[in-house]
Amino acid sequence: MEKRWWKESVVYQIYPRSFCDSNGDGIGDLNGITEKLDYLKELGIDVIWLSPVYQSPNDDNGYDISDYQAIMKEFGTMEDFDNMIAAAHERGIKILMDLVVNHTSDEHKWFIESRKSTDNPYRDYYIWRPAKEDGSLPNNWGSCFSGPAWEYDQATDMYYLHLFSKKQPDLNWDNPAVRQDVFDMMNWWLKKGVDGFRMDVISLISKEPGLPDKEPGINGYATFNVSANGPHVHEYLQEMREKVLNNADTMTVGECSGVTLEEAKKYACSDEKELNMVFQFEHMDVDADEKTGKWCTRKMNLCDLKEIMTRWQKGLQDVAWNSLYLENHDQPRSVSRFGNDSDKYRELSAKMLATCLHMMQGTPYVYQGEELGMTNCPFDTLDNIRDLESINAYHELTQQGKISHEDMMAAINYKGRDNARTPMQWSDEKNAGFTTGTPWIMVNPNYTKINAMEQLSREDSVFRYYQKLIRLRHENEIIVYGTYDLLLPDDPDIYAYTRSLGADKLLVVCNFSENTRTFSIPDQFTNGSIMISNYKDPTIQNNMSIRPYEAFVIKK
Ligand code: TEU
Ligand code: CA
Repeated sequence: MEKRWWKESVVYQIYPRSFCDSNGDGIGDLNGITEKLDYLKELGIDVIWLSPVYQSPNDDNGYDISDYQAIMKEFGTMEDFDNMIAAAHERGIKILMDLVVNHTSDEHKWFIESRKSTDNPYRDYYIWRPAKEDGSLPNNWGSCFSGPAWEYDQATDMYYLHLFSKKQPDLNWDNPAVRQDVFDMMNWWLKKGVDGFRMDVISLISKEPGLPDKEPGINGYATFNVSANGPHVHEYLQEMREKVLNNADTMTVGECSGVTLEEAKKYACSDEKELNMVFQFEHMDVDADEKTGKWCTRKMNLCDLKEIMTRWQKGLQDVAWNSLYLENHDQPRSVSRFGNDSDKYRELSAKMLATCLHMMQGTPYVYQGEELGMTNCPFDTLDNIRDLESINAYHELTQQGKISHEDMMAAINYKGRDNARTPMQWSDEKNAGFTTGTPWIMVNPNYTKINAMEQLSREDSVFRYYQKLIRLRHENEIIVYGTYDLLLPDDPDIYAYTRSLGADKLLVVCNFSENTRTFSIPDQFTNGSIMISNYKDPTIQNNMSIRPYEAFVIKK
């Protein structure tokens, strides 16, 4: 397998709005990030993925961009950006920009022009369609954020497509001028010194010709990702590779809603003609409900998770490259979802989840606060929710009688995206040390117990455990490049697997439950040594008793 720096790196995702506020306006900003680079250096990460910092009216917190070459005023200036990137590079930390080019904001100058008339030079930058003959919408596609994916525009008596909010019109990638403008913009950022891109819903850029109706989902519309992996997506990414990505030593990860293993082999193929890796979503759907989709409080079945992760580990081995994640800004906190966030088990289970993920093959991503074992937040009422996805889904599904108020609030508290977006918990000072002002979203009340300052002062903290996992990956090639093999596929509590590279071997054992279980250590590991563990000094023996949420790694 070819060695690459981006295979050996650990990435840290920053959601700037919620990371650190340097000027007391309640909103995180670029200077706040610069202030915390030493913290990230101490954690040991190699790369930062910066969620969008471009100019935006913030309908979807920066994922609706009105100018790709300007910084969002609330986050600072272009000078602040240049300072931040220079300070990161001084510390050997690379920066990935979030590239959101499936759509723009409706306040982007391209769209302002496009909607003016059918013969405007920017008309074909977006996807316009008239109503069907019977006056109904152009097709039955739905928006990811509720309702139809079409918005009527009076000026030209037509509809435009928006797979996300109506303030996020989809670009028409079949238009070569759109592609060229996007590529020019990307080259401009590369010239500024950014090290690569995380590409927002890049699997959706090529729409199926004819935009046919699809199978409707729970709210009556076809889900936003029905048209994923369209006919020209690989062609467009290969063009991007030639015209942009090969101009520097870049790292790229495509957020690929609706990606299958077979498609991922093309996007992230080792021939490096498209992207380096993709974010797949199968393990994020592991606890979804057949009827209500993500909006439920169901717990996953561990065997399902093992099946999914193993299929991706084995499936991409030698032909492509995996990304590894349990959290991002769109997902609830992993310790509340897949672990146990009670006082008794929160730290143990957060470390267990980290062990399970960080010992796999692929590039690991840590989402801000995950390294502290930050938990979901008790929002309780809709007033505390800021995310348009949760708010819209609440109104749509309760009004349609598809789900009760109580069940929907429970689902939002459990799965809503705002769980990841509460301020980073730096200390036990007011507002968790995030801001001296009024935070734009509530602070999780548990910051007095769970915060970075406390964890930095304690050797057995979740932070210190992450630090060790990252260091081990940097020091042991087997963790990066070793082959993965699953043990005990049908065990409901234990996730165990091996990694092998040449004569070296690792055994990873993780208990996802509160049950104490007996596990028989394969012979070749009984004389091995413990590389890392979340309980103090487990004794390796043939029939080992595995305690609640216990995790350890044995090196042969
Ligand atoms: O997300 C798109 C996506 O496919 C999902 O993660 C989706 O947001 C999620 O399932 C809803 O719960 C990307 C960004 O990560 C997200 O923050 C943006 O809102 C969205 O694109 C639009 O740009
Ligand atoms: Ca600020």
